[in-house]
Amino acid sequence: MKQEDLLFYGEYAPKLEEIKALLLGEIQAMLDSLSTDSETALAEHIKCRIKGSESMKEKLRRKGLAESAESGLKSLSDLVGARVITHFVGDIYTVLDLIKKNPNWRVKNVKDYIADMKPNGYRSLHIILTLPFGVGGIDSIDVEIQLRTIAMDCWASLEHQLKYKKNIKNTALIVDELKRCADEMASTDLTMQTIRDLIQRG
Ligand code: 0O2
Repeated sequence: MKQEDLLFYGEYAPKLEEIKALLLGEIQAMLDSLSTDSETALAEHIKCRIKGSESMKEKLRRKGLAESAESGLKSLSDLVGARVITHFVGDIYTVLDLIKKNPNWRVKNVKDYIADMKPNGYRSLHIILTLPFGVGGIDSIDVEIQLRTIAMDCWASLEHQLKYKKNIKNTALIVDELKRCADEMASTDLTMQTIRDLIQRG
């Protein structure tokens, strides 16, 4: 954790690090239960993070909440988050099934931004889990797992990068172009899925 994040999270930092490690370990074990072979692995890669303090403060501010670690722990569900990047769209729903069947986890909410993409073209499947870990006077913590294909992740990273560039002119054109890229990548995802299905059928 960066120094500024350590200062922000204070006494909660070690517990959050512990939860992050447990979440990553459980996801890895769950995926390995289906395949440890890189040829057939469901995930291209997995990332786990504790939300940076700047991003936390911005979100708390936006929601009209106190800008403190306690307030984040009580009100936000993505202090600890994981991203599972799959090769194919179908793999996302296989991972979702695995998560729903995991006896150690309680699924609180699922947002399917693939079936129902955001207006800007953002696609991913978000799952909120409630984990039975006591932190800061509360007896459970919500964490978020985002499931995306490589193509969805590529678009989201580039769009995230561009959003923070200053003095962007032709905003409407840029929004349209980003949406067009998202749709093209989604179309490629579907074609790749079809090619895989054809190969698997033999
Ligand atoms: P970071 O840096 O990923 O932590 P919110 O809309 O944020 O008030 P909620 O319910 O958490 O509340 O929203 P949502 O949309 O279900 O999930 C928010 C997270 O999804 C974001 O986290 C991003 O990771 C991702 N996300 C959602 N929409 C977009 C988008 O249009 N573009 C990109 N690149 N990512 C998106 P944070 O907190 O914004 O940031």
